[in-house]
Amino acid sequence: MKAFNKKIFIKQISDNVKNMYRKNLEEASQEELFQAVADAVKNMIMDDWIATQQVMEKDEPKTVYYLSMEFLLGRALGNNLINMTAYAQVKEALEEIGLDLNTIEQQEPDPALGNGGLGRLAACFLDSLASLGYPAYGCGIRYRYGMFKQQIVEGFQVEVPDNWLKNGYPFEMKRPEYCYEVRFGGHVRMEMREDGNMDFIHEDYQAVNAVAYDLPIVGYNNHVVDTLIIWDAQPEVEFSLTSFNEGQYHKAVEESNLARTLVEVLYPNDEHIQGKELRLKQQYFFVSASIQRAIAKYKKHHRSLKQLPKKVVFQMNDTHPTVAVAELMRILIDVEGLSWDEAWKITTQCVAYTNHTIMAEALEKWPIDIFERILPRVYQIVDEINRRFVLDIMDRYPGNEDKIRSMAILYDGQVRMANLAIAAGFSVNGVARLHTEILKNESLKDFYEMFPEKFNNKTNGITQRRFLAHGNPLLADFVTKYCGKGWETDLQKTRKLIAKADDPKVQKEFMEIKRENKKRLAKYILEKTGIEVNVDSIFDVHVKRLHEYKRQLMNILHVMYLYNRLKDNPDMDFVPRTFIFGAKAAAGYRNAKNTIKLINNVADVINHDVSIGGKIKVVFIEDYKVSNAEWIYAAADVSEQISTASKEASGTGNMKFMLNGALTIGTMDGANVEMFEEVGEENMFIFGLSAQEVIGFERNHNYRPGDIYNNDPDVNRVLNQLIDGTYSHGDYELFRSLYNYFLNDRPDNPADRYFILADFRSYIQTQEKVAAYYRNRSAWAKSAIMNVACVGKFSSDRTIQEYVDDIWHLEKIKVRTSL
Ligand code: 26V
Repeated sequence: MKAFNKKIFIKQISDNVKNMYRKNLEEASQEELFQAVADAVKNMIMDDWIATQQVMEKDEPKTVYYLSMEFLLGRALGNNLINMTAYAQVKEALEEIGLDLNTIEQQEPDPALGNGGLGRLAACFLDSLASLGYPAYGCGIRYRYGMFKQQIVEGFQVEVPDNWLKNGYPFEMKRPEYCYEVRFGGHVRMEMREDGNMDFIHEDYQAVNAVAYDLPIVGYNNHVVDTLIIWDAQPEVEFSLTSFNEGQYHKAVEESNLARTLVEVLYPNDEHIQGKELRLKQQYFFVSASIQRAIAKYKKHHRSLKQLPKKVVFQMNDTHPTVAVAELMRILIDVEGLSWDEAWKITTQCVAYTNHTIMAEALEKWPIDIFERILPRVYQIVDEINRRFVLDIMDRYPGNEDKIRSMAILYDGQVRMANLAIAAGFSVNGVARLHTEILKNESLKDFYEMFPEKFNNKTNGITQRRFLAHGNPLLADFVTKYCGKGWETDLQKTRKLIAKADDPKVQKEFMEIKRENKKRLAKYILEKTGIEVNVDSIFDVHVKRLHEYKRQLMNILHVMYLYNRLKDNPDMDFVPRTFIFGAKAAAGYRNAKNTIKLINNVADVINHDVSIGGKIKVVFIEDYKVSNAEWIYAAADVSEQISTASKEASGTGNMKFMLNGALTIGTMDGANVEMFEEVGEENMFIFGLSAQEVIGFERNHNYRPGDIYNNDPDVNRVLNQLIDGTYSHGDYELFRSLYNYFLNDRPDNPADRYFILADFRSYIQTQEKVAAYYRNRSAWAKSAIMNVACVGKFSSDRTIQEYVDDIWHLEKIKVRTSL
């Protein structure tokens, strides 16, 4: 960015308002002002963006293509200003013309092109790649409708479409010159060439064009601007009513329908997406376009494809883009004319795979008939990869059918995408140490035995630019005051706080900041829900996607238990607590939606019971998303990270709370294990079964939740309250399915499969410790400060540097601006 010139900036905003809306500043709405400001900011980014792309063009550094179906970006305006280190100046300039940057920021829709953790991780990674100065492209899909907006109506979740492009998105740039054809369906005809080799000719297919939209990813204070490419689909032939014969007409209609539906909507994380044809089409669509783009760029400098692995690496974010393996093979063989062996050698040096879950339901499998029908040529290639891979397995394990059953790519009528990714990828990584160990020793054991050298761990991280500098400016200033500048690019710098954590003055200062942030959230809660909360109560926060393994149900049962205790002993000594929830449930996920309803009904009963004097409040924040998350983390005292041990691959919300000085109550799961290691047992509350214990129960089928229900009166009472009308205006059926979850034992769906009752007693006891600890203001403040001090490891800058060192092997680029 050129040196910020306030006068020019202000002039540009009024010019923008004039040219875009034929209005002057006083007449413009906040939304129009947002567009005008965003455009001016885009203008400030532009020189660096051009300069970065020129350096990449000239020096041709090795580049990572981060292939991801999801990028959960959150708002861009504020974050771009932070990374340009222009936030304060722009805020001040706007104040001069009577505008409030905060209000303007609130106008921006969250581009919610992701479900949760996986998509947000991809967004943090791009921020870190640019901030560390690495050449990178994010590659994704320009969904018309991202994550739905959540409304709570009478306690139930209602999904509302999120038309985020409605007013135009100011930071995107259409790049019509990057347009690639992607083909679906049809047949493959084989033809003998003169040299005796086969040609594979794809016929009768439907084609759509993938058109690139670029979004700038601004690095922190380094002039580097990387690019996120989101692909839009357009029909190849513009549809015209007159100029077709009958056959062409139908093809044109079909192709324009395909183009329209292809990028229409982001699929949710739930079991019902298995086998959805359109999802496979989406995957192939953006993967094919991205690989074509990468190869076209490479070919500007090279004649032979042999050096491709020196210039390009594709990181596959989960199994969703793993069709990339076969698509790269197809292009190398069919388009570039390489032999199978040459193509395989290149492909296997270019693709790497990240696994984000051990949940069996989430591992993608495609019925072979669907896969073959939609991608006939790609399927042939998968088939050949599989044939050769099975030979390798038989070679290594003669006569061992079990190994083939577990590792073959094609099995039981299905294409197993994880197996394809592992067979072809040169790197397979998990996202936290425990997760990677479980992959190696349990779920991907056979692969690990066959390819130990491929497996590695990359513990997740988060960007401190968004989740501290932008989301919590008060704490950011506090950190700068005691640690100096520089934590924005080196989060280890917060360690200096360790020496201050005992200082009563510093503690007081920290607690005042926390209180201010609690006030900001309390105001938001009041506006959105009408519920008044006590900012001196413990803010105990559980925000993340709603899933049974994340155990929001355990949390609300504990609230019900506490309420029972208060009702039984109205005079008991009780530290006031506000339980805050935020979570979206996949639209078709019944138990998840019922849990939302339960939380809201419990909230309704408890919040209206004057007899408990407001000692407990329960709040469900509607439409939890990146933008309100920033405020929620900042205001949290307690962070709930209570997944069933072994199930949460890493978690990243856990790290955001830690960064904002909340104390975690959690299980030894995912990255919690490593947080515990960093922050120490005095500063974190751990409870519950270990991953090994959970895995043991699962293996031996010897967990009996019914016994706990029968023998523990507190458990018995809260579970019965699900079916006695306490929280359902006398309706015994409303929460019966949640009750049944605990007690109905079926072979395919065992009772309490997420071990809530097993952990319930230790959860209660640990929550008692939390309450007692909160009474000791000084101890609490010290622990909170220690969390900020010890969070350094969990910067996504550290994670990205590890990907670079161990997997991608990139060099930093240097960008000098024209000024
Ligand atoms: C997918 C599905 C689909 C079927 C039913 C249930 C279910 C549950 C979870 C998922 C998640 C798919 C992948 C994912 O989002 N994983 C998340 O990735 C984060 C970034 O690595 C990580 O922090 C979270 O622990 C992990 O759940």
